[in-house]
Amino acid sequence: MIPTITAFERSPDGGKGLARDTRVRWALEEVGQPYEVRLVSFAGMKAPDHLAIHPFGQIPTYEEGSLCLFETGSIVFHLAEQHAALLPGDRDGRARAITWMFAALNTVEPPILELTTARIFEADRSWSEQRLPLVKDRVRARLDQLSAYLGAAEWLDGAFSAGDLLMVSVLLRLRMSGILDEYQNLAAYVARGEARPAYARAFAAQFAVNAAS
Ligand code: GTB
Repeated sequence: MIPTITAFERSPDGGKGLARDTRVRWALEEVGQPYEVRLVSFAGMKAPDHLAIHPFGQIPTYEEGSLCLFETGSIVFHLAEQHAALLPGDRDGRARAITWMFAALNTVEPPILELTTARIFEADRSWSEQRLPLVKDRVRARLDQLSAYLGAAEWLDGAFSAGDLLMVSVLLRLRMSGILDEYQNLAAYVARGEARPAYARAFAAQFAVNAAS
């Protein structure tokens, strides 16, 4: 059965790959699963038929027969469970890769999202200039730790896994801020992720939607 995902009809980033459907597309490409895409507008996301599959009125979603999923972590995990490419076969390696999925979404992504909010939505506030350095330092605190852990390794725990897919996706959002380039090994890690053919296909697919709109 060919699954269907949802994505922005017109992404606010104009196709730079920052909207979260890109990570789902990437996972689908890594496991070699063809998929279809239903594009939704901002108004459409809040309409009852979309809320029935995503209670928070967001993208992406994933539908496969009677199964409807939301939350990119859950969708990537579901794909990783169904196919061999994204999780190691051994019990301990698999548990560690899943730990990195959670670390990407629960520990690294929150301060990065906070930075996006501060830069985009709070820029016109009188206190923005004072707050921004604090928010950036919270991002740096996490990246200091991640960078020290990764060291010269290619991926977080042996072979590329769903943990790397989510971590790279999360870190990509930092590029515009310049902070990623302060960490040579993390910048190289993200570049390795982007160099994967599956990522390139996912990026091209989301870009094509936005180039056409
Ligand atoms: N935790 C959820 C998940 O991982 O699936 C978060 C999903 C989410 O935030 N979806 C966003 C959305 O639907 C799109 S990705 N927002 C619409 C809404 O909430 O009404 C967030 C996003 C939006 C725009 C850019 N951009 O332009 O750079 C990047 C990321």
